[in-house]
Amino acid sequence: MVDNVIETIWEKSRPGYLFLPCDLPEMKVPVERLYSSLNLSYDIVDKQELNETTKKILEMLYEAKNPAIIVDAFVGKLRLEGELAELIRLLDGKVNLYDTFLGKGLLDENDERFVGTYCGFLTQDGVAKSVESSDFVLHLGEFENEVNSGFFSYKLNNDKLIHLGPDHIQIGHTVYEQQSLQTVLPNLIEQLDPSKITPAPYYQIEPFSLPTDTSFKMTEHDLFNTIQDTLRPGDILIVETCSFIFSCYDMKLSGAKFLNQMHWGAIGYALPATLGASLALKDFNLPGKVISVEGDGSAQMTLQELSSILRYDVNPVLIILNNSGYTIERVIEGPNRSYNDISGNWQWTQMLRCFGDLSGERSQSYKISSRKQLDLLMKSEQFHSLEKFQLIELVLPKFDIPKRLREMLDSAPK
Ligand SMILES: Cc1ncc(C[n+]2csc(CCOP(=O)(O)OP(=O)(O)O)c2C)c(N)n1
Ligand SMILES: [Mg+2]
Repeated sequence: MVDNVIETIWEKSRPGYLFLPCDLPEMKVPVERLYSSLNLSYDIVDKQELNETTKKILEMLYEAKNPAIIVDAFVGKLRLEGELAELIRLLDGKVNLYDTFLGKGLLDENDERFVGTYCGFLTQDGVAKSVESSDFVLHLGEFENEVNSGFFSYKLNNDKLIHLGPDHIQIGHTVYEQQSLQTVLPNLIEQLDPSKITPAPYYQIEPFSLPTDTSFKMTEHDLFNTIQDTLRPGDILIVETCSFIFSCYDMKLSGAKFLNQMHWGAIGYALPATLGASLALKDFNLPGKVISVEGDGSAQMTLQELSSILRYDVNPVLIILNNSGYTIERVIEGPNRSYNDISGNWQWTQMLRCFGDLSGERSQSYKISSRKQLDLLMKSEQFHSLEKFQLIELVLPKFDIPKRLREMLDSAPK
């Protein structure tokens, strides 16, 4: 029974639950089962159909003049990063590559074939045009929801589109419910003949940076540009469901991973995720830094995890956006209503002292209120090499939001 639950958790990549009667832990049971391994393979239900669908996909790929692949979140959730890397290696630089907002970090955005992040109407100019004019699009691990798809505004040619998803695949207009990403992707890799692919044209897309608004000392656009310039391969960027996350659609990750929780959107996620990701880097002895962006309102929900970050002796960078409340909610509804205010005047730079680091032995806190200070700090070598937990309070205008969020709000039905 226990093995069954674990195998199903693995196969579906979803949480599973085991309810045990309270007297069970005291009972003696045979131990043999512990010595047989779990079955962690994906069952192939219909081998013939698997081969037929694989053949069909490959025929469409070989016919195409402008093939493209979109890599989406379920590739990561189903732990298929190894297969993805193998596919990309085999494609031999002939196919244009795109990721999605929730799939960011799965592809190497420095790859010369990487064009950009596709999210419907929220996509950077030029990137959308190129993928939408492709005559073959293989969408791997689609995670269909409004934040990922720019409110379902994809404009891909359905005749030329193939979805490989966690519980079905679709080729053009035909759905195959017995097939999945987990079974078709390895089969594609096995049968692919790269010499039959026509190389797609190259697209030159301007590197993205956000404009500086000089009427303010510092805005979220400045934070975007600084983080983008600062990220290094191996880093982990974590961003809360706050106003800033909407700028991350355009962020170039330069080999960093990107964690967020925009599919559920429950605030308070980023602080404990900062602890978790930092512990993972430490436990596996991996290089790289965790850099987290947390809203002041969200931080008030899970703040006690600052204490655990000190306790477990890990060294993330936590950037707290002090914009006096729920800015994202203010711009949606009730800019000055009290329900978007939070308990004010928190002394963010005193928090780590309060949680026990009295002499600053384990941590360093900074209060930053100008773009120059921000750049000087985050681009300094000392900042990268300091083996301490660093907390940065950024003082921002109350109504400052990124360009993409403004565009989304302006285009939402009134
Ligand atoms: C658990 C939970 N409660 C409430 C919300 C609604 N909500 C979404 S964003 C947000 C405000 C976030 O404010 P803050 O963290 O200060 O970020 P800002 O928008 O100011 O950058 C709220 C209340 C939510 N998503 N999840
Ligand atoms: Mg806020």
